[in-house]
Amino acid sequence: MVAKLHNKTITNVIVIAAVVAIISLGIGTGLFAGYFMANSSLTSSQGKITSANSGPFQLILVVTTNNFYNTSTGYQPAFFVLQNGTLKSSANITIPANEQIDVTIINYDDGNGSVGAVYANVTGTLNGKEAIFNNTNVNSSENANGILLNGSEQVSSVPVNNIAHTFTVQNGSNVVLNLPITPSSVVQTSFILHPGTYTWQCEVSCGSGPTGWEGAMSTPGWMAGTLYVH
Ligand SMILES: [Cu+2]
Repeated sequence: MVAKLHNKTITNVIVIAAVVAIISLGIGTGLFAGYFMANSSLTSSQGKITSANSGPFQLILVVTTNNFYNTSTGYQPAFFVLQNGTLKSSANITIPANEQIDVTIINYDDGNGSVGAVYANVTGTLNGKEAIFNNTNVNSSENANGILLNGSEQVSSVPVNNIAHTFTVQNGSNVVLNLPITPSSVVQTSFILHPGTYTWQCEVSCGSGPTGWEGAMSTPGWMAGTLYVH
């Protein structure tokens, strides 16, 4: 009985050792993977964007409305960059040049605004279109097993009176990318840009003042900014 107990103890020790080894390996692998994930999108000292992941660079933008601007203006809408789970300023956005950028714009703004008709067109994307998800406030319905999502719609333009904001990139006075963003929607598409320093601007007069072009519309990190492509 003693020998048997002893064997059982040894077996338990072996099992515990194996579990510890597996957990250590798991943590090690996790840290290793975490290291690469943390470094999958970073700017080196040369300012060159490097990517350890294969596949297109992911640019995720989020538009929210209730951002406190100042006491006289009150609240204004703003673009943010969602990076590694954190919302960051959109004042300076950096993306790699000459490679596919997959852009996703998550728009929480449920209202439309005034914009020139030309900005109702999708321009500068790889397929000349953008996918709009949840292009009505819900675009989903109940089914027997829960929610039924109706997917996205590929469009090359949207009705000019159904635009909340645009993500419009210019090289000098040339528009190289224009993405109209419908209210309460997610817009997704892909594009490639040559190296350069571009400006980005929302073209919907969603800011403050008599023309709607003050406040957010004229402030970097709100409805305008710089796009570094290199
Ligand atoms: Cu806007």
